[in-house]
Amino acid sequence: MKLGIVGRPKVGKTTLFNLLTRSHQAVDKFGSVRETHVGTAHVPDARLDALSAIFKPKKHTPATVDFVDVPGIAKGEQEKIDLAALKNVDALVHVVRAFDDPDIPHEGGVDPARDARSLDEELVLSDYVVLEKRREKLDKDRKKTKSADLDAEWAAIERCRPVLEAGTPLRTLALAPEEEKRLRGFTLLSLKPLLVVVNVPDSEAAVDPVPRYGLDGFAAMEHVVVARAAAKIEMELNDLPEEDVSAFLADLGVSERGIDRILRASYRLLGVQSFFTAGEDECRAWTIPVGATALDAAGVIHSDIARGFIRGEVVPVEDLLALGSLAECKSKGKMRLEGKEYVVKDGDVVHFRFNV
Ligand SMILES: Nc1nc2c(ncn2[C@@H]2O[C@H](COP(=O)(O)OP(=O)(O)OP(=O)(O)O)[C@@H](O)[C@H]2O)c(=O)[nH]1
Ligand SMILES: [Mg+2]
Repeated sequence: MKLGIVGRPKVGKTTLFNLLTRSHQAVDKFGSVRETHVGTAHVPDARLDALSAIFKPKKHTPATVDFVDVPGIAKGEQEKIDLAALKNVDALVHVVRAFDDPDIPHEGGVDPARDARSLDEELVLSDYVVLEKRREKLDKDRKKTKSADLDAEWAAIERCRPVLEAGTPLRTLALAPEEEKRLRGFTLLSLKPLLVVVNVPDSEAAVDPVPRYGLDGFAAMEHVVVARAAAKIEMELNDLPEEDVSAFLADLGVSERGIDRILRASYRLLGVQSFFTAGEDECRAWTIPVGATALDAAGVIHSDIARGFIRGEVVPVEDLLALGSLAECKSKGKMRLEGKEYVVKDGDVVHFRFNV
C-alpha cells in the first residue's frame, strides 16, 4: 500500500512524512528544496504487540504503508506536479494548513477549506491534461487502425472528459471495472481516494471534537476521509524515549498518537484491514481488503500457500489474547477450521494448512 503526500507549499507535508515514517528529512521555513522523499511507516497495532508478548517470536513484523512526499504545488502550478513519483500510489494524502505562523506566509492566508477545494482543482486540471494528450494520440491511431482496445480506451476517456470539464474530481465517478482497467495506466490524481489531513496548531492537538474548519462538505464526499494531525509536535515525539511519550501525551491531553490516527484513517479510506499470523518464529500483521477470503489472505502471504490451500485455522485475536495460547483456544472451542471461501475478519489470527 502506498500513499502520496501532496499539498500547497509549506503546509507541513515533509513534517507529516517524517512523523509517519520516522525519517529526518529537512523541513524548513524559507528554503524551497524541491525534493521527493519515499519512506515506510510501520502500522502501530497494540494487538500485534500483545501477540508478540505471548509468543516471544524471533521476528516481530508490523504491517507497513509506504509514503511518497512530493514538493508543494503552488497555485496554478499543476504542471510541476511530480507525476512520476505519484504513479502507483493507492491514495493521496492532502495536507492542509490550519496552523498559523507569522514567519511562514501562506498564500491568501490560512484557510483549510479553500486549500482543499483549490488543490482539487489542480488535480482535476492535471488529469485533464494527461487525458487530453492521450486522446489526441488515440484519435490519430483510431483513424489508422480499427481496434476494440482503442475503442474501449476512447470510451473510458470520453466518460471522464465532461466530469473534468465541469471541474469535478474523478473520484466521484462510479467507474465500471472495465473503464477502471483502461485508465489504470495513467496517473489520474483526482481519481485517487483522498485523505485530507488538517495540520492543526499545537493548541488544538487535543481539542475534541476537532474544529471542523469548513471541511464538512469535503468529509461527506465519496472516497474522502478527513483527519487531523499536529504534525510538528507529534513528529518531535518520535525522538523521545518511548516511556516519556505517554507522559508527554497525557500532559497534552492527547489520547491517540497522530501516527495511529492517520494510519487508521488511511485503512478506512482504502477499505483494508489486518489479519495476523502468530508463532514462535514470527508474529506478523498483514493487510487485506475488507471482504477478502481465506484464499485471498493465503495468497498475500505466498502464492504457494494459496495454490496448495487445505484450510485455515482461525482464532479471533481477542480470544487468543484472553486465553494465552493456541492450545487453550483449541480446547475451549475458540479455534475454527475454515475453507477457501471464508471471509477473513479484522483481527483474525490465521494458520494456513497447505500442500504443494
Ligand atoms: N507551528 C507549526 N509549524 C509547522 C507545523 N508543521 C510544519 N510546520 C513548519 O512549517 C515549515 C514547513 O514545513 P514542511 O514540513 O517543510 O512543509 P512542506 O509542506 O513539506 O513544505 P514544501 O515541501 O517546501 O512545500 C517548517 O518550518 C515546519 O517546522 C505545525 O504543525 N505547526
Ligand atoms: Mg516538503
